[in-house]
Amino acid sequence: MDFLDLSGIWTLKQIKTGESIPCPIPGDNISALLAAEKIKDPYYADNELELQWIGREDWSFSTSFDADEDLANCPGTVLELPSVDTVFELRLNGELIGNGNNAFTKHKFNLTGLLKTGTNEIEIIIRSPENAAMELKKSLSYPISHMSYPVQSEGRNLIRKTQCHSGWDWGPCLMVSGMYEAPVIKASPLERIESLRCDLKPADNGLKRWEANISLELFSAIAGETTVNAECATVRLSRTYRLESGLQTVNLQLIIDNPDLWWPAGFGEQPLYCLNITTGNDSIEKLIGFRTAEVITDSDKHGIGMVVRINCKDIFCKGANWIPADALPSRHTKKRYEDLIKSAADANMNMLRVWGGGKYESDYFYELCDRLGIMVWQDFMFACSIYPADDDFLNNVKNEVEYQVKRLQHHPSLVLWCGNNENVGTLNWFPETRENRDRYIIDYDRLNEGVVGKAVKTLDPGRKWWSSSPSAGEGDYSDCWHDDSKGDMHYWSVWHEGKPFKSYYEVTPRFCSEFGFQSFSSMETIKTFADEDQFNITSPVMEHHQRNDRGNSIIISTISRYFRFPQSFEETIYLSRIQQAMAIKTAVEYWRTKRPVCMGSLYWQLNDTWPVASWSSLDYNGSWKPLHYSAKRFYAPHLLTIHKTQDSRIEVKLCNDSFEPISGELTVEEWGYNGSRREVLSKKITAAAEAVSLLESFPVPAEKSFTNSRFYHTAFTPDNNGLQILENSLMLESPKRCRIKKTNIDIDIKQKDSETILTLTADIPAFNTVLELPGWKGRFSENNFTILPNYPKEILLSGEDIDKNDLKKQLEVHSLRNF
Ligand code: BMA
Repeated sequence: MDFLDLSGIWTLKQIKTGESIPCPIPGDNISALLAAEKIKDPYYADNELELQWIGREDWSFSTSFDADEDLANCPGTVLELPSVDTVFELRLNGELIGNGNNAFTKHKFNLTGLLKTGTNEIEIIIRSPENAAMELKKSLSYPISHMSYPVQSEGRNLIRKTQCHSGWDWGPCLMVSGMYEAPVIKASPLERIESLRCDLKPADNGLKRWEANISLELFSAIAGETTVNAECATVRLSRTYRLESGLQTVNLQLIIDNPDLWWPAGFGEQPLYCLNITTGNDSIEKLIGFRTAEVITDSDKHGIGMVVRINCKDIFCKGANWIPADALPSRHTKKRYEDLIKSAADANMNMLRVWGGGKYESDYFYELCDRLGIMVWQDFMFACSIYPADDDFLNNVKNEVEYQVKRLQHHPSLVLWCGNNENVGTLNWFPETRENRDRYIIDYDRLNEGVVGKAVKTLDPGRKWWSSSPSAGEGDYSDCWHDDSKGDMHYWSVWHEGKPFKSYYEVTPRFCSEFGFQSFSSMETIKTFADEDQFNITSPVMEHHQRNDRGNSIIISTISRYFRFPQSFEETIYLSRIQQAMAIKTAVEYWRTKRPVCMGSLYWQLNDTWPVASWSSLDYNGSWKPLHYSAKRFYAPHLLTIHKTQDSRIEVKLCNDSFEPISGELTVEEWGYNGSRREVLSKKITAAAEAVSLLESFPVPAEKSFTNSRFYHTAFTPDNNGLQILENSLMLESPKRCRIKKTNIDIDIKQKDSETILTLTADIPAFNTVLELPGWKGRFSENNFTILPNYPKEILLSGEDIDKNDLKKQLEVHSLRNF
């Protein structure tokens, strides 16, 4: 088969002015305009506001290519455009030959008989997404509303484009246009492979013998014959088929004995096997993994549970919500995906939710999740909106979802398909939906169950279909923001409703798929978009980089609820970050102790698409916020918690997610903020596998003079010294009321070969100690930690090499009350 990859430098032209510049494809127009110095950096200050015109213009993307005589005369020639954003016309040598209006599908155009021998010119004219949406809006017979954000483009829900391009409560409004995957021409009169699905099913009870049921879609321009060879592990099969002209499906089955099983991160390895299919003319390879994946959502005495079961083992899901890697698609590089997903895995996450306001991610994203054992909760791309339910829209979505299910279903990491993000909520969010709820529910169902759910049930019946997030299940439109008894919950009462952190103790979600708390970016990131005269959180630039209307005031009022008021901008930034970690730690630690009633925690949100104040645990530049370092501890397979109950008892628990019991030495100490120490207990314990064990419980004195001058510290030293020592501490009052003192932290730096180790010692307890090394690309083995007198803390640096003197000069160390 002839194959022509059309990626390279294309010409980008603004239709209205005729001005043109070079544009790499795959790529987007805003990145090209920036590279050609036609616009200012969209992420700097409030430049974004000056760039809103870009989404109101039509853009032409063109290139030329040579076709030899064979290609020009080949009967089965097709142009494949895998990702055109969004409403476009396709011209070949000046002639209109097709169009499309969905950024989430692969468009195919038959070029047979249309190519010239010699040079051909191809042009893709992408309409202004905002104008295209507004035109559709005018033709609506009743309102189809969406959630509004501070900087936004109207009507985004009417076109099939990444919804957050139009602005979000953490995202800029940059209505990009472009093509984000390589356009290709394929030419062959005989078969080409259109899609490959592979359902893996155990053929026995012991997960030893597996059936691989393969469904291969072939397109042939003419009738003929082909031989299909399938190979996986050591198994091979070869069959000859008669082909009709047109699209057809052939089915094959391989039986594979004793493959190694794929496990989520933390539970075993992630062996991947290559499934290789060749036909007379074409070939395709997919990496597959042998595992069963069930999501059990049965009724029980608490309501409706939600348990992910892999290879017959119940897995507590730990992770975060994923939004696109960048607001500019040209920056979705392999390196960015690697950094972000590795950061998730390194923080002991085992699941990411690909949120419905972004995009179906690139193949590489899912491949990394397969390799690293990160399970994927995959939303379909609908979020926080009502959507149309007319035939055009439904047919458009049908193509999209069928394409995506076929593209992604072989990934072992993918465990659940979910209809949308928060669209059930929208049935109550707008006056018209409240007044005419029945109409909107019918529309919702036509799209969500009638098209999206149906595609999943037909094309990927072995995988869980979950109708929405949050949801109590199909046909249930109840409030899963406040009811913790059924399905997945989005618990936002602490952030959006201003409740205190202890409210996390008032709910036991069955699976919390969203909850979050904002913080500011690091000073290093802030300096990339704000000048020094803006270093104040109510300055115009800082407010521009905060997209949640009440965001800064929630951060500040929460600081004043728990901490003494900061004296400087830098201290405000620091407190916002440790308070974010404290919020999410409070929730996750408590919910993990509620296993098996609660079996999942995905906080909002892993990453940022630009530098902004947000709920993310990774800064825009990929560096770990204190929250991310805390996540590494609170998501670890073994977690030691210490908690004060409502009736003033201290409870020490060990959450053991692993498949093995664990034993070792538990200590609990009572400390004074002045550094005095008293051992409360020290004993041998064993904690059962896949369970939570209450290790100790004792009453705590209620007098203020005790609670504001004492805190508890607990540690668990496993007998198996290959496992890490677990530690946790508990203040008995809000930090602002505690008699925390200014500490002297000494730092000793040791460098040997390329290893750098910091040893930190403190004369009196130091809390929330945060290390920062601006400009350095690397990570600390721990951060946001407590240092106790006489217990030196060793921190290993991994990343770029750094000179000892530079390190001494640049290292910043802060802790609570040490600013
Ligand atoms: C949610 C998400 C997003 C939003 C976040 C923070 O529920 O689904 O729409 O960004 O809350 O408000």
